[in-house]
Amino acid sequence: MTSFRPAPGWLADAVFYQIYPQSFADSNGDGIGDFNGITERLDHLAWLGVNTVWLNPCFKSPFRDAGYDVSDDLAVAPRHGSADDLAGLVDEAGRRGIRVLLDLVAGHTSDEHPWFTAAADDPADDRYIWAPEGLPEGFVPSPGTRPGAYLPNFFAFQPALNFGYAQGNPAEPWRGPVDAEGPRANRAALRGIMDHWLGLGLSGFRVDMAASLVKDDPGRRETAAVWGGLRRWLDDAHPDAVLLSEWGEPEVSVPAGFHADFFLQFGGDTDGLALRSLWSNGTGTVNEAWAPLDCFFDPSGLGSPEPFVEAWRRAHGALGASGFISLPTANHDFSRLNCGPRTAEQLPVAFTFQLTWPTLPAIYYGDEIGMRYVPDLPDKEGSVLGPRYNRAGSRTPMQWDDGPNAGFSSAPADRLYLPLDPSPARPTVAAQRADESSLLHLVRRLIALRSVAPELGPDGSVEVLHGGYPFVHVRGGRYLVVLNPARKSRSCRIDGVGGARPLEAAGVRLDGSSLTADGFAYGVFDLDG
Ligand code: TEU
Ligand code: CA
Repeated sequence: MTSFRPAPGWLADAVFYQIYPQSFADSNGDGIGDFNGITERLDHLAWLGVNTVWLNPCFKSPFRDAGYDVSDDLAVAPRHGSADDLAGLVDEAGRRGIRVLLDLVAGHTSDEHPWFTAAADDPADDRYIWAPEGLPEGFVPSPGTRPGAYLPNFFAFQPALNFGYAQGNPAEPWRGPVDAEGPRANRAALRGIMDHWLGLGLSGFRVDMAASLVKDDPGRRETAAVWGGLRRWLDDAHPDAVLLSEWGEPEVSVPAGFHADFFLQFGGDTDGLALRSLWSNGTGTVNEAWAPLDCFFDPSGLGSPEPFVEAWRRAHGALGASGFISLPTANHDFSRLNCGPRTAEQLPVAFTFQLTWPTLPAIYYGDEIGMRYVPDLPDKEGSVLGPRYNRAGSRTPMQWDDGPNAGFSSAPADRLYLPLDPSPARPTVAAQRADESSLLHLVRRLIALRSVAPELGPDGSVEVLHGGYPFVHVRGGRYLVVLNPARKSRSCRIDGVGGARPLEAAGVRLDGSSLTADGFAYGVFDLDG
């Protein structure tokens, strides 16, 4: 296997912050978040200490899947502003030491993309996957003069771009090889799209459904080959840029060519169990196929850190220095941390874990103040994926202050992209900025701690001293981390921690070799005093 250029140095220090552009800040009062709104709020991000922003898709789109249905990959959506506004955002972010990543929707387009409307009238076109006749299972009837049907990648209106099939099947004559003209054109198009945005100062991409490119691809070997080729191109053309995959299996995606991958609510041989076993308490976004589980960050204390730690160990061991694993608090497809019966008092311990475990942390906008997942919202731009799977609850407007519309927008409340969390007690940035005991301040201090204690970053060693509740580990032989996500107090014996100096702690007592953690207690201690 050809090796790749090492990841740019800045990535190891990245603290990601995911912005759902519709819902972060609205500068012009139309109720929809926009680039200028984000620019106006960059000081919040700089103050918080995050240094790498990922924007969900902000390209021209009919928005039937909230922008994951792209109709022009080189044009920004008018709802978010102009190309100049995006350039201004990138420039102002850069002045504050913040990089900006876009979302690359690599595997499909909107059915309104000109590539697709052309293909729907041209039987010779092979940019998409087209069955020449009939309606094979999973296909969608042709909307154009061309007979037959096309293969969608997600929703029916998101036709899969053709990157070929890894293997033929005489019963499925539409299967083409990975080196056919269409797949080559699509690979070239991806390079062109990346080149365009990177040339404008963007720092890389989160790649949507990165595992989806080549069809019927056991072990994703041919899909990996596509990404390997793109990474080699990127290494030469844009060596400071990064690719983060929405794949959910770092030991496969990083060797394929990604600089980092996320633990996700799906992916890998346990279908996302690693992430869900930490956070998912069975409320919020729930896929019917997921077996109920007791998550580790549940007050019952019935969960276990093991599924996560196991999956992390396997991935971390496989990656070595070749790339990184990112641990998100949530994302635009998955419940926020503050969901269902989970209460605000349970969030500090979760953030202490996220910001001290050897990964690249990714904070989903609003989680830093403990915004709640809002249940039972009507479908919005494709948010509903299943009877219990509504993504809108994680996409509500950022709660800046207690003014009208929480400072998100000056539009009438019924014109907002999504309604605000209706709770009168909803947390706000302004209130938490004024209160040093708030979650927001804790998150800020924990991020700051990572820059003075590089041992807490993704590369430092980790040694688990006590599994379960309390969960106790040491980073870099020096920083002791104590976590008790359970409601009840928990104790254990650990030699030689009596003199450890608290850097950030609440509810943890160290006495000789006895360690006691109150319910929801957390602490980071310096063992060197
Ligand atoms: O998501 C792909 C995806 O597989 C998830 O939506 C998954 O099905 C869900 O989280 C259940 O676990 C990506 C984007 O993140 C999502 O917003 C898009 O809708 C989708 O691709 C299509 O582009
Ligand atoms: Ca707006």
